[in-house]
Amino acid sequence: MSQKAKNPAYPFSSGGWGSLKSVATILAQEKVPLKDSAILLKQNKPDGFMCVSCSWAKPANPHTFEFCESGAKATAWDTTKKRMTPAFFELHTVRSLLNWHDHDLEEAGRLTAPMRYDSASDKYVEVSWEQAFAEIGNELNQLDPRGVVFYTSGRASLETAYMYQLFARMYGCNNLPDSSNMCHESSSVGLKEAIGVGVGTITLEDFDKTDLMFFFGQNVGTNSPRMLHQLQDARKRGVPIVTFNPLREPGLVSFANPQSPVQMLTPAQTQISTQYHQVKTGGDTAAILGICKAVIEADDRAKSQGTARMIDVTFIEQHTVGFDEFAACARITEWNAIEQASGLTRAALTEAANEYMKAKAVMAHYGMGLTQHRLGVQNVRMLCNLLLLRGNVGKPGAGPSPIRGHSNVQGQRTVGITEKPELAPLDQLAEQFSFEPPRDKGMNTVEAFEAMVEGKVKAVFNLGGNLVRAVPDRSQIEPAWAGLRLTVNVATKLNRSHLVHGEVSYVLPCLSRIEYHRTPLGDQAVAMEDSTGCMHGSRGVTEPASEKARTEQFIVAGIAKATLGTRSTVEWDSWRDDYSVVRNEIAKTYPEIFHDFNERMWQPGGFHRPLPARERVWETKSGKAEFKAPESLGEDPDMPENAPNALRLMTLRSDSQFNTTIYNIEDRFRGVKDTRMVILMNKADIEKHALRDGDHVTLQTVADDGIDRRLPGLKVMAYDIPQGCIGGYYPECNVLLPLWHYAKESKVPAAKSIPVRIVR
Ligand SMILES: Nc1nc2c(c(=O)[nH]1)N[C@H]1C(S)=C(S)[C@@H](COP(=O)(O)OP(=O)(O)OC[C@H]3O[C@@H](n4cnc5c(=O)[nH]c(N)nc54)[C@H](O)[C@@H]3O)O[C@H]1N2
Ligand SMILES: Nc1nc2c(c(=O)[nH]1)N[C@H]1C(S)=C(S)[C@@H](COP(=O)(O)OP(=O)(O)OC[C@H]3O[C@@H](n4cnc5c(=O)[nH]c(N)nc54)[C@H](O)[C@@H]3O)O[C@H]1N2
Ligand SMILES: [Mo]
Repeated sequence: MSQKAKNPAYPFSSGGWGSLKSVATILAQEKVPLKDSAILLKQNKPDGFMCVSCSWAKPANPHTFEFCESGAKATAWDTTKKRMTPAFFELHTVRSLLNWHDHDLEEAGRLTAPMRYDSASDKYVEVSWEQAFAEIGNELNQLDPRGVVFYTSGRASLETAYMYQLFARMYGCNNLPDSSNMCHESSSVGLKEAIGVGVGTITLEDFDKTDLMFFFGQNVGTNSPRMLHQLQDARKRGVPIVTFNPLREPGLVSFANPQSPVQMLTPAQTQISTQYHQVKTGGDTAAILGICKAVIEADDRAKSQGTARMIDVTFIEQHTVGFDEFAACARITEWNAIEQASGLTRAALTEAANEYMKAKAVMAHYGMGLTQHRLGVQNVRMLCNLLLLRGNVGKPGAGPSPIRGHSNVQGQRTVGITEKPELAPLDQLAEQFSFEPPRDKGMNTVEAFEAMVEGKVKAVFNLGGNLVRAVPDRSQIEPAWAGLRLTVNVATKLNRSHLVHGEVSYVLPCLSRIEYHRTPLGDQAVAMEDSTGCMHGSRGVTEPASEKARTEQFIVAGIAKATLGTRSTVEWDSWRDDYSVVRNEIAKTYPEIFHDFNERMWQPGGFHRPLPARERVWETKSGKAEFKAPESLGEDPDMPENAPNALRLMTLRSDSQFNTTIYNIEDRFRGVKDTRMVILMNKADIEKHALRDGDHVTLQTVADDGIDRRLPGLKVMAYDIPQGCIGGYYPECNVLLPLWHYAKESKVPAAKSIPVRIVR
């Protein structure tokens, strides 16, 4: 139903006093002195550092407070005064640390010295950097490169990512999975097929020119809160926002700007969504098809009556293929099938379509609610179909807007982190660095774990991240991971992936980009790409966490040099000490995007990469933008709709976490306190299962692959969520997600539709 009511669990808007209080609490929790909290003012400023939380765009004219509650928490987490020194490791065996909660491990503070696992004492023991590099190089040289995986979590800078992919390729593999394999890979695949670029096409300027925004499956108030500024400004201009989300997320309902004193002192809030459709989880393909059907039928009527057309006929003729098949599919699909699959009424979808037909320039923002389904790529194609119908790609104020996760996840892909050889400029790299790069396809995240379970992977290098918690099927994954020969972890804080270690294992402490990167050649800056394809420079602003921690550049260069020796022509030491040299090499590899990189990165607002689809140049197979009819209305064909009492579980983030990093145990916006072990459930489902609010239950995955996946101890919480759908937290629920339950073309784990049942 389309409603404008509040979220009853959180009767206030997102932002506001609650947000300020939460920021103050975390600064105190992390013992960040008040004088140091001034560094928040340098967050996302042209001469400051780019936030380590989300990847939302950084404006040329930032607000004085260009940070949000989530960004402030992430900054406090990195600049904490707490330390995890070698003395800490002397006190605790790895076996005992395995019982610690994820929160407690990271809360113990920043890693300070390079550590090597010692099996005799079952402890991590300090080593020198030289020794670590030499041993890791020696280990790698004894392994077949095809069985070694080089993972990147999306925080590392453009410079580090470029060095890392080059190292992996010189070593001999394209096994370069990254966090986007679990995230927006469905966009990389779907957008590329539909419009010829694998990223969003909107820029910040488009917000001033749009006259309607769609929001599908993205929780802006928690996961990209700075974007609320742009939404609020657009709302002040009267721009409607039409949202599709199974949950009534406070940030999407209304926003009180905690940085605007007027709104803080008066109860004034900006209503964000003008229409709110609580679509069934996995119901977006049907919902979007419904909107398209209403538009196409209105257009059919207009055509026969000779009135103004509702689709952009000229755009479709000149710029697209596949319209007729798609329109035929929309026409023949029955409304009752759409209503059933989406959980929304024809009236509600027509209301959305009517708003769409009034608008001339439309953006569609989206997140994990679309990408993390078995047919996640189809969802992205459907979103493109919707936009293409009225020519909403390649004009001001319009376009698809995948809201990326990690702060540089998009950029890492831009500079060569990919397992797909066709996406990397291998010929150019071969020429630039005089080597023969491997040409065979590498493994993405799911493939790497499939191979690991089969015993074909021997080593994993983790440039950040916490894979054993982030990936599906924990009970299969942890034993496979523990059976590895080598695990190398470059990290700021200790996490479970370091504790479920390989036979030889290192934890190597790195600096965050918030800290000074001092080298013999002076302070170095790094660069990142935001969600809108814009590159920015970022300078450290605080003292390093420890004398012995090193930059990621130092660590990658050191291991590359130790491993490759004379096999590599790269002057790793000069790259380590002068990042502008690395940027010059990036510019050589990708001149169209990165020419004059060193100067342009300091332009206020950054510089944009060219995106052909913005100019209506379509780098697709057909050379046109491509419509595509959906193969099925349900996004999760293996969802046993008819299995008695099966429920569809979506795994969510709270407002107090960044992925597997848990800042604290509460979800203020959703009214969840004291535990993350909850399931959000519709009242009617609670009754149907003969349960009561507050009962504890066990969830079991519905799958007939012979593996019993269960999670006990979950507290039932009555919640405003469509019937048949339940919500739980990531990463706690990952034990329930089968490794094979992923999006067909992108292999993104289908974390938003896990078929489960309640057992007692
Ligand atoms: N503070 C904070 N910020 C973050 C992160 C974090 O953990 N904490 N993580 C970062 C990362 S890596 C990422 S990828 C992004 C993730 O940001 P989001 O894309 O917002 O991801 P989720 O938190 O998983 O939330 C997905 C939203 O989709 C809705 N949803 C679930 N299933 C469906 C569905 O079938 N259809 C629709 N329409 N909606 C659905 C949920 O109710 C929820 O509101 O955030 C980034 N920013
Ligand atoms: N069920 C379910 N599973 C999911 C998801 C979901 O919605 N549901 N979301 C998926 C998504 S979108 C993503 S992106 C993945 C995230 O998966 P990952 O990227 O693997 O996980 P993170 O939790 O972001 O990694 C946290 C760790 O990174 C390290 N770290 C932090 N900052 C730095 C730094 O600057 N440098 C280095 N080297 N290390 C650093 C710290 O040690 C910290 O413990 O999880 C995926 N898994
Ligand atoms: Mo992500």
